[in-house]
Amino acid sequence: MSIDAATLDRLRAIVGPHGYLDRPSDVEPFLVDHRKLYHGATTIVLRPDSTEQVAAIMKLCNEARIGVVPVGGNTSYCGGATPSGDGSQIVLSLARMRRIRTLDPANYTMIAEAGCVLAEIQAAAASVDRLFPMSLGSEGSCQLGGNLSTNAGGTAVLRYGMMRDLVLGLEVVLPDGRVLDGLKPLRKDNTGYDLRDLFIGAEGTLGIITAAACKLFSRPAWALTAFVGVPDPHAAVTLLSRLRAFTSDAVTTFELVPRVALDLILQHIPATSDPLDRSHPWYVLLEIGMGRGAAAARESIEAELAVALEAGEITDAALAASEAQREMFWRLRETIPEAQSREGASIKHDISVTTSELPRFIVEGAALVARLAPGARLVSYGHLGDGNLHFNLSPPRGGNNEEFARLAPQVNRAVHDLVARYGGSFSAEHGIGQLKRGELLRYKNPVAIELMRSIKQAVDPNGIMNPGKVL
Ligand code: 2HG
Ligand code: ZN
Repeated sequence: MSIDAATLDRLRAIVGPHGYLDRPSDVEPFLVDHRKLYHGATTIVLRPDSTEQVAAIMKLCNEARIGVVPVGGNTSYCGGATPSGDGSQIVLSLARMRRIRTLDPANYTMIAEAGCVLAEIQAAAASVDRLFPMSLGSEGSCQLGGNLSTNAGGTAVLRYGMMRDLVLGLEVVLPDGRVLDGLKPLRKDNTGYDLRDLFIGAEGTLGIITAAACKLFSRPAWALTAFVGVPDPHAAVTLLSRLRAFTSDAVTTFELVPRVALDLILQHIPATSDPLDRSHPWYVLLEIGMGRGAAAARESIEAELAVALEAGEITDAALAASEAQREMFWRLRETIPEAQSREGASIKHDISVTTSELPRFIVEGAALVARLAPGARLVSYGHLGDGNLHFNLSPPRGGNNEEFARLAPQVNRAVHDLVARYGGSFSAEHGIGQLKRGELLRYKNPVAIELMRSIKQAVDPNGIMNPGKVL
């Protein structure tokens, strides 16, 4: 079911000679997802460079009933940007729409286009002494549009929120080509339904986000970064409350790392070393950022960490004494996915429960997976401050990868059922894509599913927006 030649010519004419890729070798990278779970097909990748071009593409695709798969940096964990295998869909890359349209430090806002790489957005904010706080492992390649469409999380959610919390307005091209211009960088605009929130986290199933008015923050003048040993997740949660209260919520990052993850990093990632003398069962990477006016706070936070040590919440601590050491601590957290993939197959979960229940969940979940996948190594790590863990498994040492990978469906089911009993989420920050559509139907409130279907039908009656994803 490929797209006819005349329609392809019209699409090429809209974007001009530099606006598309159609040689198989150029198209190939768009056909595989980041985790290599899906292989799709398409005849053309369109690369428009303006909202008007996106609008013209959508109008034509809507009339011709052609499915459109928007793609940013192609770092989805759920196959959210991979086309179907039958060649019937086009891929629409936003990569050429990468202008910063306005930067307004006094209003603490920036309007940027969807194809801006996240690191470019961060740098643009820094150029006017402001902070765009979204921070995640793929920030050097993921794009603003993808961050918004998947409502990205990352390692600063604890203090600044998810992507949804970081934008004020959007420009969206609707499936029929109309442009919803909602780019006002206003903090207050109580004028009816919040349409913006419909498109955030919709994974391109309702329209194409082409630009966003982003919130900026003040840059911390200094940060205290520590890699601390903790006896167990319960102690980590107590420590988090202590530090949040002590700093009045200046804790930016609070990431849980089990010893097994550190072992995998030391084994697979070059230029890494254990920051602490002894081995500890669990670690926390924490960062607290403060302003110029709070220069003296550093010493008092260090003293509070000493109190936590005495209270047994911490068993040892290393404080970063230089930028190089800080980067090393971060490396020990950010390379966990890479270290895990070098170790072989992984069975992944991206779950959340309340932070208060997380320690109990870890104990119960660990017992569950030990029964279902004997010998497998539980690498459960991540955003403890958000109640969000990557409750992942690596194969038993020296075990067979394929045999292990075959256990994934039953392990996923059992873990997600357990999460549901905790009132948690089976997809805390990675979205649905094509990977978790079955889970969505199983666990999401049925009334919510009905409403989602009605909205999809109202906004995209011909079903051309990222078909086969989410619903
Ligand atoms: C992280 O927090 C990412 O490092 C990746 O969300 C999680 O690979 C994973 O399972
Ligand atoms: Zn994560």
